[in-house]
Amino acid sequence: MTSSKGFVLTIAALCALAVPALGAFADLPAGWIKAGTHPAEYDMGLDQTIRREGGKSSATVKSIVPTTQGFGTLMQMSQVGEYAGKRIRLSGWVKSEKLTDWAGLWLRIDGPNPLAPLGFDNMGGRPIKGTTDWTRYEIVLDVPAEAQRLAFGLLVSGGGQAWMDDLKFEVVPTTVKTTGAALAPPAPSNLNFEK
Ligand SMILES: [Ca+2]
Repeated sequence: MTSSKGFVLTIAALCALAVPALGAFADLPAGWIKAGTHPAEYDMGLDQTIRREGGKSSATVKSIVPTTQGFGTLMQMSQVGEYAGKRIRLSGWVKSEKLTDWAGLWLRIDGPNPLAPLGFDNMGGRPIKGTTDWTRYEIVLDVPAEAQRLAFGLLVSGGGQAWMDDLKFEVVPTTVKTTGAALAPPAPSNLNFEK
């Protein structure tokens, strides 16, 4: 029994060693998942070589194919918890290298209907382009009382690589302007197209 268990462990150890040798990031950050329209076309994981001061690693999303028609994202979903009924700010630091399209932090507020999110901003209106040093970005959205989950992460559309680090959620006063659209306005509006 002991020797066969030892054999299995050795094989597992060799497999683990083989991953970095292929140039892949070995580990996804704990609590984070790969997603997007083309997640297989991106390598994602912890990066110990590029990180912000005071930490040991950042998380990265890197295109690994010559061209991609979609995007990959490293994301997380959480309960709404203390943020229900509040205006919140997601801030975080992003660095990019040779983006051929764009990258952005994103935040989505999910309600009872999975097809009808209650709020969304992916920085599509203020995209991160090309090569940039560590820069702090913000997303501010209202979390309605009926919200059930927060989904958020870093997306890379097209080629190139981006890193994120030191994300933070805070409750902010309603004097802070929201950055995204409220996806379900309180009532039909502008039906005569005069504005
Ligand atoms: Ca870090």
